[in-house]
Amino acid sequence: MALLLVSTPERQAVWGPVLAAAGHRMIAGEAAVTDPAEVTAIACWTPPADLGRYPRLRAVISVGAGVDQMPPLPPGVALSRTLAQGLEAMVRDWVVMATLMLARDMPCYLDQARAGLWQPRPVRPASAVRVGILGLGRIGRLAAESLGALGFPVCGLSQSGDPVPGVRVFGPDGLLDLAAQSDVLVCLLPLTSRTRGLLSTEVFARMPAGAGLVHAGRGAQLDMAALRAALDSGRLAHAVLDVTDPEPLPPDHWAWSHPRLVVTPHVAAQTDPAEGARHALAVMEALREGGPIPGLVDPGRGY
Ligand code: NDP
Ligand code: OXD
Repeated sequence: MALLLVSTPERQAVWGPVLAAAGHRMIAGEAAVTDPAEVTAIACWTPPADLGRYPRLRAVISVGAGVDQMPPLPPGVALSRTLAQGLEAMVRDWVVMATLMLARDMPCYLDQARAGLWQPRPVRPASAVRVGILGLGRIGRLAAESLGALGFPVCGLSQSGDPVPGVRVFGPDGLLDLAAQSDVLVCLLPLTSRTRGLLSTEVFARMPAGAGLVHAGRGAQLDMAALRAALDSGRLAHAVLDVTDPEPLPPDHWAWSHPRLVVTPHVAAQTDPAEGARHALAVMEALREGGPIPGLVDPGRGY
């Protein structure tokens, strides 16, 4: 049994000893594979094109939390996404930062600062800024907890509509109702066929005038032209994006210079190599012992 890691030399250097200490062999890169039948799992962002080369492959591990970049896998090969508390906390922190920026009109003050303009606006307490979180999974729940602790009233949307402490939860049919009650709408959804293009003109039209958007899900969930129109018309006051369509955003893209938009280059989180290695080790242990695979993705749901 061996894990093939198709990733950076930095990751390879950290993962090898972690796996070896638990008795698992790690192969660093496809060029180092001598016997493809040894490979039980492949960890990667996207897998090698010819997975048929590995007759005993049982799992592919995404080195990130998302799996939308993965192609369909052969029958019998499980897909696992990296579960990493440090990574999830990083995204939570970015969402709290971005929500506070919008609640305290930071894009507007950054724009005024460029013009040397000292022009105070009314300060809203957190209790007056309703936050709607799209996606109440591992990261959405963390964000809801922290924003709630800061005093923001929090609503959220999930596929199941299952209850979450301190959050008014909507099921997937409640998107427009949630949007109508969100002074800041936060997207933390996985990209699936159901969430592609979900941040649309229709959603922005339902949001309170002057509301804001915080987006850390995936770029293809956002209709960027609809966002531009909503910002230009004043329907939305401002937005902070960590993910865009396309990525990377070209240097001359309108979003870089829009006065009420702040863009960060998909850095809400980065997987710490040691944390990623611990997840891969947990998958290898599950394969060896026949236990449940951590971070198992449901191919039907796509997340
Ligand atoms: P989870 O799988 O734990 O949670 C996903 C949530 O989305 C669940 O609450 C799920 O509902 C809900 N959901 C899925 N589809 C729908 C739908 N059609 N309508 C309503 N709700 C839906 O994911 P994580 O919290 O770990 O991560 C979420 C995403 O964040 C990742 O997929 C990735 O795209 C993004 N991400 C971005 C990063 C960045 O750096 N910008 C870093 C890491 C992740 P239910 O609870 O009912 O299943
Ligand atoms: C991830 C990401 O999915 O960084 O981990 O976006």
